[in-house]
Amino acid sequence: MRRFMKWTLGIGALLATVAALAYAWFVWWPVHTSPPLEHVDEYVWLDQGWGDGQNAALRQRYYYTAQGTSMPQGASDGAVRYSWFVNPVTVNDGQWVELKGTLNIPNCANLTEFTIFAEGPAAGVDLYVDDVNISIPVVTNLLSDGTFESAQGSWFTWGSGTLAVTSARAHSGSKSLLFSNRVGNGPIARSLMGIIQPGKSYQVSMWTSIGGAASAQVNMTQAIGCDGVDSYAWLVNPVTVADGAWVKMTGTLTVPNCNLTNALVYLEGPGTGVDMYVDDAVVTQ
Ligand SMILES: [Ca+2]
Repeated sequence: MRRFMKWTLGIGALLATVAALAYAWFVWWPVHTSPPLEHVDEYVWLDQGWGDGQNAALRQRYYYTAQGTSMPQGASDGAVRYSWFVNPVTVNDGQWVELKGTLNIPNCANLTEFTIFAEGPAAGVDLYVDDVNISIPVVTNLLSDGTFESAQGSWFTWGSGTLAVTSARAHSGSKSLLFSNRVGNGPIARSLMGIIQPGKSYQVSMWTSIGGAASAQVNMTQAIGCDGVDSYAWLVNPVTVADGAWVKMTGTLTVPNCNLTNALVYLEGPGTGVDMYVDDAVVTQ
């Protein structure tokens, strides 16, 4: 009996020691040797006013930086990114084929490399290039009143509030257009009648900001009238704009080939009491 008790106590002590060692090894040690969690400076949510293009500055900084890594993937000046600007085409022996594309140069502080190359054929296949030509397209802003540096121009609202040029904020220059004292959800609008033509497409962009709230949703809308019948569509879906931030709204306005009787673009979304700003509006074909 004593012998049995001794064995039982012995095995119990052994199990307790093993359990204590296991706890120390699997729980206590990892917890006490893990580095503290890194301080989070800023939370950035997906697609909150990043801009549409893959070269939008905020999209480059956040989207191309994989979470949990410190590898520069477009976020730093040193990262190199590759993209096809002409997809593969079949070229027959003896034939010359024109490869033509648009180069978008990223808006980075320190451009360290920009190389174009023709590639594709495997080993043993000869590759010729000739007549390489690079030109800078002339882009004409069809709006003459998009900067608000001198006047409000033809911008208007049908909402209730005060629409006026302000020096309080500017995306570029020193002034922008401010819609303040807003009651209801009135927009900041511009008619494009006499500027755009039926059957053609245009790029419309403008920068917006809000005030009087931590953030607000803003969208860009088109109103197109054919034979007196207006139809409405969002050129840019609602995006969250934080107080003080400037967000670029860019959309393609496709004008139907009709008897055009109305052509409006406008920013809207924020409710009563929220200030809306617009600056640097550009319409190009
Ligand atoms: Ca301005």
